[in-house]
Amino acid sequence: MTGNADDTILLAVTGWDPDVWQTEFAKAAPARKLVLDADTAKDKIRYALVWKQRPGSLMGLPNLEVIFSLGAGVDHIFHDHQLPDVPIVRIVSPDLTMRMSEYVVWQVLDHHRLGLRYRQQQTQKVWHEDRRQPAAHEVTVGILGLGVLGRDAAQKLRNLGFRVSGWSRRLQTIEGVTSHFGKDGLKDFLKDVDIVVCLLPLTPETKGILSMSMFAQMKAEGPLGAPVLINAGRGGLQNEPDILAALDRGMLSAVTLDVFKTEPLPKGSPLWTHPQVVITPHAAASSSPQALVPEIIAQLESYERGEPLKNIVDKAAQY
Ligand code: NDP
Ligand code: OXD
Repeated sequence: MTGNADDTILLAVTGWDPDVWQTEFAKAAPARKLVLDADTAKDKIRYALVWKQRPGSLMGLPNLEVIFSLGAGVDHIFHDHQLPDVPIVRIVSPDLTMRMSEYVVWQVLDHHRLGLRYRQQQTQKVWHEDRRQPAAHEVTVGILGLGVLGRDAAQKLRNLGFRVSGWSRRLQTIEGVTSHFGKDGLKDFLKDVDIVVCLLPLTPETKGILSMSMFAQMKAEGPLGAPVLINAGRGGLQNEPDILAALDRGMLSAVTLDVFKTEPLPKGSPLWTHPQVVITPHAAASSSPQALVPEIIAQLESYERGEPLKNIVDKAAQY
């Protein structure tokens, strides 16, 4: 288990600039060797740090012991069907959790306090104040996914006075939060929600879950009008034509989307210009190399001291 001067770390990222990760590694672990290309050190690579690695690029590394995801989500790893049989560890970090809770609170409050409407009024220089503003305690925010991120967001929304409910695969108990779980629990969860926040992982079970069949189970009218949807989980969770149809039929009153089936969102997507859609560019909780690299190095060191790895992904469930 103990580290050895020859041990090498592979940084296998696509779509992200590797330089800033390399810089942080050089600062946090100057004695460790980091390579961007496996071919230069195939039999020395002991760990791989990955974000959307090229399919097959983790095979043929005889001494690979652990794959570290550089994000909280791991669907980007499972898109590769040629994976070695080693543990996968994902990011669980106070920095990332705080960023996501900020995003969720920001978007929930924006919809709750009629931000879209007021921004539209401002562009037209309209002063129109007759719409009633519901109190937070009249509004139920439902969180799909009560994991590390959903749980923290739920607690912060509770502290703001919202009614909060959640849905998970197995029963999760959080003080002050109404819990639902499993396929059978989804119907009850959906019938009461005014704002739905999706923080689910993308797995074979959750793919496409944000669809017309879900929207049709939500109540037609609440304190904010029709329900609002906020998705900061993954684009593959959502059916984008269904979201647009639900908005146009008044089944959803507004949506915030941080993630998309295709990223960057294609210029031709009608989501860009829909007046009831807020778009952010997969920026809800970005992985910060400054915060995360020291945490990954700390995990490596404790693993090399013989301690068990933390935050191991369940490969069968794919999250
Ligand atoms: P966790 O693994 O901690 O939590 C996942 C939650 O989803 C759990 O509550 C789990 O249930 C629930 N879940 C999984 N499958 C199902 C299912 N089939 N039915 C019902 N519930 C299910 O993940 P995190 O909270 O750390 O992260 C969630 C996701 O957020 C990531 O996978 C990633 O996709 C996304 N993300 C997005 C970012 C962005 O910038 N937009 C940044 C970071 C993450 P149970 O509790 O029973 O296991
Ligand atoms: C993540 C992300 O999964 O940034 O961490 O999407």
